[in-house]
Amino acid sequence: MKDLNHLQKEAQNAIQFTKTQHELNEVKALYLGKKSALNQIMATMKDLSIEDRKALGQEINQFKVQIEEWVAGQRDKLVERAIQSQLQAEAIDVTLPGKAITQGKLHILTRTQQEIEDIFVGMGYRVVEGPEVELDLYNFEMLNLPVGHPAREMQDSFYINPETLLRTHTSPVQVRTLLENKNEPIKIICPGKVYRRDDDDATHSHQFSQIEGLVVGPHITMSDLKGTLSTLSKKLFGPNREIRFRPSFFPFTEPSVEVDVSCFKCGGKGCNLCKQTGWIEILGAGMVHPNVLRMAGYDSDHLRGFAFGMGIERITLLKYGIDDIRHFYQNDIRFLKQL
Ligand code: FA5
Repeated sequence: MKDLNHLQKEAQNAIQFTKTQHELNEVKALYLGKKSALNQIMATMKDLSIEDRKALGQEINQFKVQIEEWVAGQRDKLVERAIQSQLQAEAIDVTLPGKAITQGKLHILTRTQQEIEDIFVGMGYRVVEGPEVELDLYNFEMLNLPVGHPAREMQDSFYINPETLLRTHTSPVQVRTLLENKNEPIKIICPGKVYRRDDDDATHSHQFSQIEGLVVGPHITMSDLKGTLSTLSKKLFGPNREIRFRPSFFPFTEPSVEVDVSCFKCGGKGCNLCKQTGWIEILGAGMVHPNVLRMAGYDSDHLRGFAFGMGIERITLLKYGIDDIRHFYQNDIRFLKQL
């Protein structure tokens, strides 16, 4: 049987080499627990004389106190070591350079749309939206384009069923607004996506966006239309811009015009942007056809209106000198960053 001195040295050694709390608990149990050598020594006490028992009892107590002391000391060391290594692992190097957070921005088409909306809201217009999946009735029929009308050919679309299609322009929102307002004056613009069975090229896309305008009231004339679009072009393209009307045809306006703005690159002298004409086409417009007003329940003898429709992509192409409409939809960051 090992004597207490020997055991004490052995325990001291074992305690100081423990690396975890768990190991330390095991070592403590080994020297003070029920199955320890100490217990075997204590079992011999009953055979000793009273003096010897007393002496051994004291030794055993000192042994226990000593072991407990070392265990407590080692526990403090292990706790401290664990804290230190955790601190080291979680250390933050405040001298490291920060990660730059890049800031996104709105797409150029959204920005052009918002700019145009702001100009019209400043002139007292309301912004109204309509559905992209539209009734043939509103997209064509009630815009004076009955079934079989040749002008339908210009705007073939994606049909969901014979009565429902992806709208080909924002003009059906005119019909919806007329029907809602029941012979009352109207002053609205309607931005939104439209769809056509067009082949994609540098200036055409099968999906694009338009902004429609509609003003209806008792004394509305062509000169109101001209003044409105002149204000728009000056705010959008610069204060020296002039506009001109050219005769055109839309079944839902009479008379109909195409509107050109004086070239903002050459000032009207002629350049490659305006194809040497000094003018750039920006939209279609006209006085609302009396049939359109009547079909929506308006008194076309006393109320008149003007309407216009422009392509947001086309205006953005012109304003920023971009050469291909497809750039807008490709999400190429090198393109988007330039704007
Ligand atoms: C119309 O869509 C008429 N609804 C506009 C209108 C409204 C006239 C109210 C009178 C009164 P148009 O098909 O010309 O007209 O289209 C208007 C604009 O949409 C064009 O000037 C052009 O800028 C744009 N656009 C037309 N087709 C495409 C296309 N495939 N891709 C991109 N933009 C297009």
